[in-house]
Amino acid sequence: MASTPVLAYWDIRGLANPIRMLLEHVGVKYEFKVWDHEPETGWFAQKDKLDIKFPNLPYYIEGDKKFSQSGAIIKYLARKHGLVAKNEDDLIQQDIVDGLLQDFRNLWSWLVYVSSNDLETDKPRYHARVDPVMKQLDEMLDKQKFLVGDYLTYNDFIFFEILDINTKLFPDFLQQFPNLQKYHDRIQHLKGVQEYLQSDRNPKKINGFVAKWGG
Ligand SMILES: N[C@@H](CCC(=O)N[C@@H](CS)C(=O)NCC(=O)O)C(=O)O
Repeated sequence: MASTPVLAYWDIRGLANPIRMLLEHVGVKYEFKVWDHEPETGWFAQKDKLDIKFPNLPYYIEGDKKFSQSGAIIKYLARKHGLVAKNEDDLIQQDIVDGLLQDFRNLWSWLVYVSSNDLETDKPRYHARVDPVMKQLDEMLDKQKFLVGDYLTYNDFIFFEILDINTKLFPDFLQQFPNLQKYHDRIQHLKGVQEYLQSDRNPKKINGFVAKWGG
């Protein structure tokens, strides 16, 4: 009998939540293995003993596959479960959106991990970069239900997570983007996703413990 797949990460939402939402949506049973910082048994003491190429968190194990990199994991699962673009034009759109979402994630990391010690000072700089692109996506989603046309792809889970964590830090975030608000609601209500988000399996913390906010 095939063993249960394992997704390993810290006990935070971070880079793992989009992968978890995808797994929950397609109904794959998986073990979520939580690593900690214990000096002998924790991640940094053990990471080089796990026989994972480029060991990092998250990593994923399924049968003889054992690999890291959140993008590689979610794209592998998306291909396996038919949640990828279906033709060349859609593949281009998928890759454009992929890049935009990486930009958003980098800006989020800058704000909560890297910028100055005063989050309030840095918020306007963050919004100046994020909001114009959000506005364009809001306009795009007036005409289509998902990021790639009319069908769900893995990027929708990544974008949902980005929108959702922004609403935690900026409660009014979606008010200026009515189509993103509807989109957020649409993804949130997908089969398996709402149950997961409302469960105690969805970690309380968004970021790592060194973050200025949400850790
Ligand atoms: N590009 C990697 C980044 C992974 C990463 O930075 N992981 C952080 C948590 S979000 C970590 O603590 N990694 C453990 C390590 O560096 O050993 C990915 O997308 O998976």
